[in-house]
Amino acid sequence: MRMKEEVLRALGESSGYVSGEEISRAVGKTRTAVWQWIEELRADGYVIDAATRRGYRLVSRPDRIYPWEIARHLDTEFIGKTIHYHEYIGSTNDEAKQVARNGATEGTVIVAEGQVKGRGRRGRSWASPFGAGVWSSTILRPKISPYDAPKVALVSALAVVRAIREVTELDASIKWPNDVLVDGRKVSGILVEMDAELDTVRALVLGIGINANVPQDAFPEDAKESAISLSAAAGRTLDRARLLGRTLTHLEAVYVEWMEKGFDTLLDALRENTATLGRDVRVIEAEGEWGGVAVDLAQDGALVVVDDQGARRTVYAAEVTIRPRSES
Ligand code: BT5
Repeated sequence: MRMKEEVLRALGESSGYVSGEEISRAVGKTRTAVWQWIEELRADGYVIDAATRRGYRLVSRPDRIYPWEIARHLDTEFIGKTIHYHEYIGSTNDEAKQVARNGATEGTVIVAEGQVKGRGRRGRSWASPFGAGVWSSTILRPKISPYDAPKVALVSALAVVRAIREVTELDASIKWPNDVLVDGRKVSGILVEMDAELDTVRALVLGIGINANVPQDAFPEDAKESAISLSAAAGRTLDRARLLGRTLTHLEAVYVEWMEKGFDTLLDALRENTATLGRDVRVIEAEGEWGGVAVDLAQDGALVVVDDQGARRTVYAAEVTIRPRSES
């Protein structure tokens, strides 16, 4: 992997031809070895032109979220330093849980081009067509109590919002507690799962799905109206490796801020970026359904809703749908 990365770097730094000699000097391997790595890269989908006496030229990169492609857009200390890549997988969250149990370090990321058993919350499924989205799971080992684990969904949603804004200039916002919306439709969903004892979190698995280039007809029937892709909203195909690299970079920044300075320091940014606030909502809980206006985020990230009877209620875990604004 490292060798591929280095050969690619040597190739990619020039827009013209690079001689086999130069590449072999840059990576410290023989020209025969370089030629073998070029063949490997071609098998990965890189188009590399070779011309006698001039050398090699990188013509195009494949639309793949290879770890070394993500790494080009990463600016982190620990998140994404190890990335496990899969073409197809059941669910990156399931794989991450397994890898975490086997002792993976904090910041290890699992990515897949496609998931055949992508999961949402409460047993729902998540459409994850091949090569069209960013389906990833990050292993975190925060020193927090299990009670605080839900905060990680909100913090991650903020990172996704920031990455989308950076990469697309679209106006993304958080739908409390685990979605990211563009134009009022879901572009990203977050699924946090935890391996914990009574008072300590052993590992958190943070699953982030982002609809980068998912065609509208690939969404399931029940999500056709509510889901959208960044590509549809932005009117162009997105570089998924860049989107993921920037998401992980923002994720590390907000996570470190939370761990070092406390959750309070993120509250204002969360409030500013939460589309749910100020809106009429329906809250669907195990005990029943009710309506109200979402007015604030509490200190711990819970949603504060003034219900239709005027009572202030704090919502910790529920389905919250935003009621459409009335026409008047
Ligand atoms: C979520 O669940 O929004 C969390 C989704 C997390 C997906 C990531 S991908 C990487 C990692 N590995 C996994 O297996 N999962 C995570 P929830 O709030 O329950 O939303 C699920 C509902 O959204 C479904 O019932 C559909 O109605 C709708 N839906 C399904 N696929 C969608 C998609 N690609 N985009 C938007 N909406 C979708």
